[in-house]
Amino acid sequence: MKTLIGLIFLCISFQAASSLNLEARFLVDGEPQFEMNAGQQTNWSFSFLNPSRGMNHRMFMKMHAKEMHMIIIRDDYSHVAHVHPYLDKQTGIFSLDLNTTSVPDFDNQGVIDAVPVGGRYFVFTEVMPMGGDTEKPMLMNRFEVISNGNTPDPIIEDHPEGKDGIDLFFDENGQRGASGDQFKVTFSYEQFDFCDRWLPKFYFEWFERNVDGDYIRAKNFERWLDMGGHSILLDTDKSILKEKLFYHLHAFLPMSTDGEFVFPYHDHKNALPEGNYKIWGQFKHHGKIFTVPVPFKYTVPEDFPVDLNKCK
Ligand SMILES: [Cu+2]
Repeated sequence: MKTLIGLIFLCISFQAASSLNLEARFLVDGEPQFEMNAGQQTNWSFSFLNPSRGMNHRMFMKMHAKEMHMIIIRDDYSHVAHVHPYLDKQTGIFSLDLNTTSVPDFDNQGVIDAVPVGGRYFVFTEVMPMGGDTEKPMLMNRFEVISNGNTPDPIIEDHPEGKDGIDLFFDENGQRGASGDQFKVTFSYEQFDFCDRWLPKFYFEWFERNVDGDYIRAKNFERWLDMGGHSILLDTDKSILKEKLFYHLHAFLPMSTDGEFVFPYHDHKNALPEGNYKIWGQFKHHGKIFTVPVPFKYTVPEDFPVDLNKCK
């Protein structure tokens, strides 16, 4: 009898875990719309309705220190904001004011000019509902928002081969600059064979000018959101939101090599296809968040020895 009760319980809890078919809802200033005015303070809210219970899911786990991560990217990739809507545990509603005049908390600096100009914006959200799928605990949603107002022409960027190394320069406030500025960051990637495919690792190497004007490996990075570094990887070839490849990758603080951040690509089921991408690395140095945007081309070597599948 005990076993039978145990079995029934198991079945019920399994079903509860697997039937979390949450419906994401998105409101702009309280309305079910996907439009707003550029640069004007606007509230975005999100909820995840559990249709079988007729109420919002309310319990979410923190991942990287937050219950929700939200990435907003203009469709020409000229602008990114990485912000963290606040969860009201009573209602299960996540909410955040964008385009505010002041920063509500350190981890939401991006709200100030989250949607600065007109155009189409891609929005990606990540949450981890409690009681969800144990294999894929992260629930990712994406939306498109049209921003009305002054709409500059799309910025068209070159995508140099990332393998060769791409240098970017920043001043001490994190503003993009030119050679001779305080910081130099070199982006590159390498590929490693895994079973029958190549998996990339992305590198951001930081250098800081010393008193002699030479760039030497930078030190004194700090953890941000429980990790050494964060990055957003997005393909820039596809224009349809649902087809876009989006990854949120993480790095530890530099260990053996000062200033070197390594972001492994973690999707072992889906190889990263060749194409044009943009990656935004985010780092905390001396109490400031630096965002390093790098458009690059990703190529896959032709010579993978497929018949030597190491995982067979
Ligand atoms: Cu985040």
